[in-house]
Amino acid sequence: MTEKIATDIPLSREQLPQIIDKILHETPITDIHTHLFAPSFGNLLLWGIDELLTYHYLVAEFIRTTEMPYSNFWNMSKKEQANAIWQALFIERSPISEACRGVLTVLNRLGLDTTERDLNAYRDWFSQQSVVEHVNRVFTVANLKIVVMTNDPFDPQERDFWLSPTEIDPRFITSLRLDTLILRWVEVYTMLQTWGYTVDKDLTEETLSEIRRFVSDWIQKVKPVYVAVSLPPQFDFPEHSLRGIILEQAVLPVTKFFNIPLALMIGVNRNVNPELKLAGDSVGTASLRPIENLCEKYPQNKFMFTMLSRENIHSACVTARKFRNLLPFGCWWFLNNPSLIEEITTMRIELLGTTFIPQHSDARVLEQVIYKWEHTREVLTKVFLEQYLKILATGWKLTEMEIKRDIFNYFGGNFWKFLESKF
Ligand code: FIX
Ligand code: ZN
Repeated sequence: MTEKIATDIPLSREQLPQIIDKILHETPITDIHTHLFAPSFGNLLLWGIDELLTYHYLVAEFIRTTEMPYSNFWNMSKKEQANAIWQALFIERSPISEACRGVLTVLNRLGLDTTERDLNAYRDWFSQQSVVEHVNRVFTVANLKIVVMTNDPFDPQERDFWLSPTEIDPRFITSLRLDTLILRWVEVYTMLQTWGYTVDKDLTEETLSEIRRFVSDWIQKVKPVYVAVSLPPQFDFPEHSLRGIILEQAVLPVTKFFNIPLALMIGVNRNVNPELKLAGDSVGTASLRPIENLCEKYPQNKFMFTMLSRENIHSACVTARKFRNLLPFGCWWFLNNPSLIEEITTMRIELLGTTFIPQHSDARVLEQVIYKWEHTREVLTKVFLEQYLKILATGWKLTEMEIKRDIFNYFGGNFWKFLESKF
């Protein structure tokens, strides 16, 4: 008989907290949804203290503290906006919101002194970093292996990149975002015409075939790991609407052909306050029935999904139990707060075991991956400990290897396996 190695020996209750924390910190992460870009995309990659402070989460929080006309804020330079946000949210008030604490976690983990409260000193530090080395450092501090970008073929700057691409750092992989195609057809069909697709405003057979050609061309150009769309709470399926027809007849056949998932991000009410620009989107509770209909009607298509409203999380877990071609992911945007991550992850474990993706960062500014993942790990340590202790109480034994396996699956394994699967 072979001798047992340390990681095969059953763990005691007392060992669990430290072992879970260690594994959570040692397991490299695949961050399956971000808005980050590889350095070769130039200034599409946002980083540094002024970008961190002008993150749209903080813009919304800042505006609540002022009476200034919105236009005054938008007319300021980025540096002036960052100064105003720093003054209002970090100096005149305590920075205890999740988004504010995030900035402090980033500064702290990068070795900057938060007791100084010296914005210009932070600026100096960031200005001395070279992008490539800084990316390496951030990946190391956050313990990231891979990040998935959000690649939009309708964004002019991105389009330029893809038309004459340069080498992409292999840690940044792609997803193809089709909100514009699916939700704004009437506004954008003429763009497809100028790009050489024979389309019409009406979704004729020829137009649908040309949209399929457009989606296929971009899949082959960008090589995305999934195609994605965000949808309002009113989204329905089947639905006799432009978006319903494009989704069903022009997107699903192509994602099935390439065997890549369609990621549905449901529950966003865009632009409820247009004055806030990117910070002006809100949330609404949706029905899970459309997703069930999609998964039932298209069992050979793969779907990933995340919901924006807390009220949807329980039914989303139940829906996921019904379909193996459906993979839930992340605590999206307004749900990415420690109290909600705890609630959501506990519920998901109770209903889905280890068959989901607990988190994505949604980072828009490079260094945000540090705080988004650090704050998630803090919560997961507690949640996993509670769940593992419950099974130890039955006499079940757990080894370090087994916990490593589970956390490896949560932090990337489930995603990669789903990408490979074919139903
Ligand atoms: O639609 C999305 O992918 C959203 O995550 C973003 O558009 C949103 O603005 C965001 O940054 C949320 O974290
Ligand atoms: Zn996003």
